Amino acid sequence: MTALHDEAGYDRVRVAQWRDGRARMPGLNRRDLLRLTAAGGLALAVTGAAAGTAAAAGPIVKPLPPELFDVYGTNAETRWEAMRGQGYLTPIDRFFVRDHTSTPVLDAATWRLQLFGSGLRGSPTAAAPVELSYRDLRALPSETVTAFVECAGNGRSFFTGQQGQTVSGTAWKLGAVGVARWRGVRLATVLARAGLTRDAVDVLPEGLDPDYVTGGVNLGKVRRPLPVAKALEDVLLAYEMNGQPLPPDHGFPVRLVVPSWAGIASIKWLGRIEVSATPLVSPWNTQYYRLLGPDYPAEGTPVTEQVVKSAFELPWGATLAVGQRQVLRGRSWSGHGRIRRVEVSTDGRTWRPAKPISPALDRGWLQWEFPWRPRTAGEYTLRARATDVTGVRQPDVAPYNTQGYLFGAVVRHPVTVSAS
Ligand SMILES: Nc1nc2c(c(=O)[nH]1)N[C@H]1C(S)=C(S)[C@@H](COP(=O)(O)O)O[C@H]1N2
Ligand SMILES: [Mo]
Repeated sequence: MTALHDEAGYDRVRVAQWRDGRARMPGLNRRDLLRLTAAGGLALAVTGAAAGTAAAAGPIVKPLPPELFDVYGTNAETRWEAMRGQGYLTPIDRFFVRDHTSTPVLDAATWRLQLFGSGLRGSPTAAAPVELSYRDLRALPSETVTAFVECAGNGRSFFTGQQGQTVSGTAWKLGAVGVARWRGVRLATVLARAGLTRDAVDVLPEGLDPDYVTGGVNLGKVRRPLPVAKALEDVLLAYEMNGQPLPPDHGFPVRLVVPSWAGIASIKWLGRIEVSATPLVSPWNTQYYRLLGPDYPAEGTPVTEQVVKSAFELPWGATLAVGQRQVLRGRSWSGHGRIRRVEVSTDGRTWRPAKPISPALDRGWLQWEFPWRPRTAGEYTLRARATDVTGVRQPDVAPYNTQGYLFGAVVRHPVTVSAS
C-alpha cells in the first residue's frame, strides 16, 4: 500500500487508477466528466463556475449585515474589521459561509448518517447501509477541537490585485476563514463502529444540500474523497460550534471538520459516507481544488493543507489619525501547525516583531498586536508576515495556479493616515 500520509504520492496513484478505470467516481459517469475536460485528461479547462453570481437570492439563512460581511452570490466573507475586539473564536454571527448552492434546513429527528462500501465489514451497499441517528451520535464519546475552517480560495483576489494574474472563482479577500470550537464525535470512532476494514483506502463524505450543477452538467452532491489516514487522524463529525448546536449555514445537524485542510474537505450537512477499498475520486479533487498551471504537473496537485496567512483587523483602506498611537491587531494561521513568529512592516522595508496576545494553536490561529504611531499623513501599506512551526514563512509572491487557490503571500493592506 502507498504511504497514505503522503497525499501527493497517494493522489498520483489514485489518479492513475482512475485513468485506467480502476478508481470510481460515484455520482458521476465517466462520459459526463469527460464532457467537462479539455482532452480527457484531468487538467481541466477553467470554467469560472465557482464564481458567485449576484442573482441568487437568499441561499444563506443567517443575517448578513454589511458591517460584518461582504456577500458574493451564495458565499459571504467575514470583514476583518469585524474581528477587532473579539476573542479567540470567530463568533457565529460573523463566521464566513461558503455554499455551492444553498443552505438546506434539515430535521435532526429524521436525519440519518448512512455508511456503506467495500471498505466496511460485509460490504454494506448504499441501498442497505449502516445507519446512525442524531441521537446515536450524541450518545457516543465526544471530543472538542478548536480549529479553523478556511476556503482554499481565501485571498484569491490578490492573485489579480497584487500579481496581475487572472484566476477563476470567488474573489475573496482574506475573510474566508474562521476559528471555532467544534464538538462532536471522532470520525475514527464512527468508522470503527461501522466496521472499518484494513483494506479501506478512501472515505467519501457527501452533503445533503442540492446537487451542484455547472456548465449544464450535474456534478451531483458536494463530496470529496479523504484518505483513510487523515480520516482517522483528527477528523470530527461535529454537531456543536462554539457551544451551540451547529447553525444551519454551517452544516446542521452534522458536518465534518477536517482540521488544517482546505474547507472543501469539511463537508456540511453530512448525509452519507462511502468507505472504499478502492480509490475514489470526485469533481472536487479532480476538477476543483487541484493546483493546475504551468508550474504544476499536467494532472495537477491536490489541495490538502492550507498555507500560512496573516490578516489585520482593519477595514480595507482604513483611515487612521496622524501622530496618534495606534495598536494594530491581527491574526496569523497555517495548515502546517501553529504560528511561531509574526513580523509587521509599515514601510515595506523594515520588519519588527508583533507581540503575541493569544496562545498559538496547531489547528487554530495566533492573535497579535503591533503599536504604531504614524508621524506623517499620507498613504501607507501595512504588511504582516508569519512563520509557522515548520519554518515556512509567508513569501512575497504566491505560486500561480489557474483557480487561485492557496494565496499565502504577504498581503499589502492599504491605509490612509490623515491629519484629522
Ligand atoms: N455539503 C457541502 N459542504 C461544504 C460546502 C458545500 O457547498 N456543501 N462548501 C465547502 C467549502 S468550499 C467550504 S470553504 C466550507 C465552508 O464552511 P462554512 O460555510 O461553514 O464556513 O464548507 C465546505 N463544505
Ligand atoms: Mo471553499
